[in-house]
Amino acid sequence: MPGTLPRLYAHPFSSYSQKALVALYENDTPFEYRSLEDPQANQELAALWPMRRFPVLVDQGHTVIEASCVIEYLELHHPGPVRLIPADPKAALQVRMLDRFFDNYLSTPQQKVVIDRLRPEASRDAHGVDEARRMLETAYAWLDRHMAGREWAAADGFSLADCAAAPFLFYAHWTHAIDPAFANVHAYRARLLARPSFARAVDEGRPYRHYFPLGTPDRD
Ligand SMILES: N[C@@H](CCC(=O)N[C@@H](CS)C(=O)NCC(=O)O)C(=O)O
Repeated sequence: MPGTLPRLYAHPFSSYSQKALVALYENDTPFEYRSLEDPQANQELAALWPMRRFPVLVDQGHTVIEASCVIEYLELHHPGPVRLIPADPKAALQVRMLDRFFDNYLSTPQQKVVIDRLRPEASRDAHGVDEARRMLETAYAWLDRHMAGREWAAADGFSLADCAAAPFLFYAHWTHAIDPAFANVHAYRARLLARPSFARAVDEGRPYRHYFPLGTPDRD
């Protein structure tokens, strides 16, 4: 509908929600925040998307699922001064590839460890959790080499890939501590935490830290 704001179904403590929020905050994009702390927003989400995974963006008759696609959609329909996907298709491919890295090899194993802890003890999957922790180690090692001499994940400046990296590295370190030897990863995580868009998302998530089932570390 003309004149209505894009509506984001999200939760302030959720990593994928923060990924989309960073993109919105980078460009000061006006939107309506349907926080999933509100049961009514949860009902609306269930009607929009039976998987009930979030974030979900609703805008001008479109329902957009998947945080990466939400950011792609915002770039197309609500562009701002910060381009999160480079106009050059070859540079854009690099950004998208790194975005996949952060989703698949950082967030997926990080979620596995956390979700396993929420299960009843008898139903936990120790082998799967070991595999997830090994994947996180491999991802940290690869990222440490990748980030050598870089400021942001891809060459052209802050991008979609960094929107993903920010919350995923944030929670990955809480879940499976990043070895201090991976200095490039630590420095990158600190740069992301200092970025105002992500610092804002972290602050908005602060009241919900008790939701984290592995215990909240006294930092960040
Ligand atoms: N592939 C989805 C993943 C989204 C996702 O896993 N979101 C979590 C919150 S961080 C969620 O919806 N959790 C609720 C659930 O699993 O039911 C994306 O890229 O947006």
